[in-house]
Amino acid sequence: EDGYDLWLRYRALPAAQKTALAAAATGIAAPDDTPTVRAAAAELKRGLAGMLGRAPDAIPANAKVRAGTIVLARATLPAGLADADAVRRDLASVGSEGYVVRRTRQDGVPVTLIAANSDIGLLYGSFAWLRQLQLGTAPDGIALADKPALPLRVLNHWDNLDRTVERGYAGESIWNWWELPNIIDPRYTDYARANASLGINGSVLNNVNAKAEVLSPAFIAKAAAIANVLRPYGIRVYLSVRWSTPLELKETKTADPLDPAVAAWWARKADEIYRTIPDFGGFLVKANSEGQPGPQDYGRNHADGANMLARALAPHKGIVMWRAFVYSPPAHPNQVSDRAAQAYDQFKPLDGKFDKNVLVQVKNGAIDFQPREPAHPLFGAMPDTPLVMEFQVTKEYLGFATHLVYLGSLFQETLRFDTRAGNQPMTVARVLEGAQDGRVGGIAGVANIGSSRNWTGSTFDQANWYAYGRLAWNPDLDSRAIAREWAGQTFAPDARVVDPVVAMMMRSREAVVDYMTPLGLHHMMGTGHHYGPAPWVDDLARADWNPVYYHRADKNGIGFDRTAKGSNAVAQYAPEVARRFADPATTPPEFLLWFHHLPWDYRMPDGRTLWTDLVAHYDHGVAEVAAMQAEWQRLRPFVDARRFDDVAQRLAQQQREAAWWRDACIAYFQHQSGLPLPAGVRAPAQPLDYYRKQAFPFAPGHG
Ligand code: BDP
Repeated sequence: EDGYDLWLRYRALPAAQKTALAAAATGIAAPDDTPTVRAAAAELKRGLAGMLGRAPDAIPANAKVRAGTIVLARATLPAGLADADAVRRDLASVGSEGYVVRRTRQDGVPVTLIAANSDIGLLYGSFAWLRQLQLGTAPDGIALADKPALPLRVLNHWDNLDRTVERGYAGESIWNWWELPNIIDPRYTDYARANASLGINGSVLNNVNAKAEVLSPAFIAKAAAIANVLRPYGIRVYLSVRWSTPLELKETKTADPLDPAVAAWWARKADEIYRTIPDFGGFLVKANSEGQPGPQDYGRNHADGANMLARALAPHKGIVMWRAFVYSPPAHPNQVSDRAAQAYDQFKPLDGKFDKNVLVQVKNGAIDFQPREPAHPLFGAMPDTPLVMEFQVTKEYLGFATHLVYLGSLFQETLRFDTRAGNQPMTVARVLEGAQDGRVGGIAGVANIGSSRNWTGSTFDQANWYAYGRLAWNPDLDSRAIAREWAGQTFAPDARVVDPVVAMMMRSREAVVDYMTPLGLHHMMGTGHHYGPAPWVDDLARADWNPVYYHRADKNGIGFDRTAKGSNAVAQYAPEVARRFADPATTPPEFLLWFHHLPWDYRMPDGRTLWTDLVAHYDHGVAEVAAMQAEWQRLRPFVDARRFDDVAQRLAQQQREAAWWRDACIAYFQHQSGLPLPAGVRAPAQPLDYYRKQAFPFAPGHG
């Protein structure tokens, strides 16, 4: 297998299951012939043909249903349905995108009903039913009623117009801009199917570091061609826009958001886009961030900028997703600044000042997609602004597509983080759902998808796309349960495969934290590429790009002091949360060095010194990768050779690189602390200088 089919493999079922399903899948009765209903019927046919070896027939409208028909019903239920009242009650609770699936009887014969209030609900319900079947559930045992918790569930592609992908590790962009709009790669349809199977309903096609040209008529036409393919699958297209576009295209004299000519330009541009893409979603904006232009260049703030764009889109019901990923160098060289505190400082005062169709998009943590970060304080601080959670599905800081790291655990940890609202618990997930003030936000995942045959560069990175989509649909789902679903569909619904695969996945995130950035350390990755250890780097143009800025290790101690004695970023959390993080004794060990600068002999809860504990974490991370590798070897009899070998090679490389991380970091911190290695600890394989000299502008040559 080459992995192209993702979790939609629809492999033949074992004989006994086949017999039961064959009786429950004799025909498909669909209400009418809209593109979305057609897509649902086509998926059912494809899935059943794969699992049964035979596709069900289409039952013509008005023909009598026969036993085993799959009945798709939108809003109006067919006459003669046995439990129509119960179904109606369920339908009333699943909203415009949800679905109801159940075994029932119509005209006295057993049928499978897939009912929804809209076409897209029928498609989602069809995928949900197929998922259960792939997992080996008997058709009689399937009863579902579900709806998404968030209205906005999008992927952010960091894809450039030249088809390179920023932080992409799975080949070129799937969007073939050169050939669009007249040549349509069938892969776009498969992309839409995979996303619809999870309920993802938006796709931002291009990089947040956007080019002005994406708003040229030629690129709008290309985006429209993609939108035409994605539309039947319920996926709207969005574009990332560059703040200074009208200025750069030489169509205005400034990009000041308060200049009427600028606002008029954007309004005309929005009209032009909507003429070609009537259901266009809106804009994603990275402004005044990492050198991108923005309203602050004209003395205006983020709300001025976002609102101007929002007013251009509002007549068309479009939205603006305005990113809060901002940090600037300190104004004076000796000013103490904390990059982690800056987004809050800039955005908190703007709470309530954004137009209704603006959402502020906040990264999961306050630094930058690290293996572990506490939830961003803005999630607890913007009750009057709808927020979008931004997760990074592509693993920029977690070993690219080489290392096996299941991100379901990371996503879940942030979504369940309790920001507190007054004296009430308030998880990040509830904030996104509008529990505070009814301001409903959304969720965005920086895609890990590319043109590589298996889409994501490695088999296990498909699980991160899958987990992101499932949690976008329902942020309360359990990451282990999601891993089980994924493993059952991706390999086989067989406990001998699923149990060990899930066990590997569930230990993988803690493993990477341990061998890269244990105990709350962060941003120690190599310059630019962010691959491999470089805790020693101290010479970059901006202080807050240097790893030494984040760990501050010297002979006296290690960690970033974010308490009142330091940057006081801790005060950005609600009082109960801030109190817990302000004291090392009540700070969870996994965030210790995120919030505190501590002496090397600080006593950890288990009685060990900080130094001994830190080293133990590095060793544990490496040992965990070894355990994952051993587990995978035992799976050889159950996994096809091609995918097995690929994963095995990646795990072997991860093992080498986990040791590299461990050795380089221990060598460096030992150098900083001047302490001997704890008793019984293996010395790094090479002297510190060896690791410091590993320079790889193009690709690592290590191991
Ligand atoms: C950083 C990436 C950079 C992105 C930036 C962003 O290194 O490539 O442009 O985030 O999110 O993590 O804008």
